[in-house]
Amino acid sequence: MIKNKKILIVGAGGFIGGHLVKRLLDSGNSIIAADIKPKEYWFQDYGNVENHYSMDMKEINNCRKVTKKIDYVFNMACNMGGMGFIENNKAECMQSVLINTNLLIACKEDDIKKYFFSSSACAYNKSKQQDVFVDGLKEDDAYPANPEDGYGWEKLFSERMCRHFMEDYGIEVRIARYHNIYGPYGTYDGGREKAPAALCRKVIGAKKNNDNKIEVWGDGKQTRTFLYIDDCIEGTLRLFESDYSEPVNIGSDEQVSINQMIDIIEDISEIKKLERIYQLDKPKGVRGRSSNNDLVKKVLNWSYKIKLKDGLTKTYDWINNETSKKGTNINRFTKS
Ligand code: GDC
Repeated sequence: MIKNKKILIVGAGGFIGGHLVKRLLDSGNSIIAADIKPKEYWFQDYGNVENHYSMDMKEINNCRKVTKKIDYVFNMACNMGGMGFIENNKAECMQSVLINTNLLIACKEDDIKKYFFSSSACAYNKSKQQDVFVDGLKEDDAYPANPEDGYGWEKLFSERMCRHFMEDYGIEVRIARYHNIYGPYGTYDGGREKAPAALCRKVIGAKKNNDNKIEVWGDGKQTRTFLYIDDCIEGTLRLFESDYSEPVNIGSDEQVSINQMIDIIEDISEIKKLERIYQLDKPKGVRGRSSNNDLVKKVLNWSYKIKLKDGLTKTYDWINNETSKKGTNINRFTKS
């Protein structure tokens, strides 16, 4: 376990970044945290951390301000969201290339030894994701390149940038391809939410309003694998400490359709079956996507632990609690 290190976490105000700050803080490290979001929009905000609020890491001079005398850097920052966001904001998503590029340059200047890049399953070739219940994507399936337009191209390009900084300048890099991470302290409303949180929110809303139906994007038959945040953080840290520098899937292999996930959420909420209004004109993304975990098991000798139903229960309870608070500002969760 990483201990007594000085660690820069960029994107620390976001969902995965916030959980990573907590975990590395709890295990005895000194954390420098930066995010473009102003203080009031950080999902988690810890007092005993050097926090840099409203810091745009697309600017190289901001990167240079925080890479001095740092042992390790985790780049968890990008402008992203679920399908509703990435399908309609491709130019914005692609600009995250500036974060990774400028951060790598600053790391090279400051002789940083090890760098983590948070990539995505959206880097995979779309032609391999055209059917429901497809085989899990293996790391080699990213090439020939045909990723998700906008967001996926940025991730694939930035992965490659990391590889070449390692080859040419000797910065050790570690790259995770995350498969739809979910859990507490994530976005559940406002346009950037992904399916697990969005569907928990919708079922909670139906229950509270005594409604008997929910809206579902697509026909509900599309499939995914979803990974609970605690497993994501564990896999990330194990990958970081490994000696494997190529991209690795960090995901679960518990493949479900969106309809099956709604069944699970309905069970958790103990609501009677809701009528599903399928909205075929909403963003749907690929037809079927799941993670093949052969490589992660081989190189890390590790596998995720938390079953979808257990992770969704914790997520549901958290969203239920947040939405019950009077005056809760969505996307604004501050903890000290
Ligand atoms: O948004 P997402 O979780 O992203 O959507 C999964 C599927 O759930 C889509 O087919 C979507 O149409 C369907 N869906 C049904 N109802 C809803 O209310 C809803 N809200 C949302 N958001 N979806 C609904 C994601 C990217 C991420 C990240 C991961 C990596 O793609 O958006 O940024 O990189 O992939 O795996 P998804 O899984 O397509």
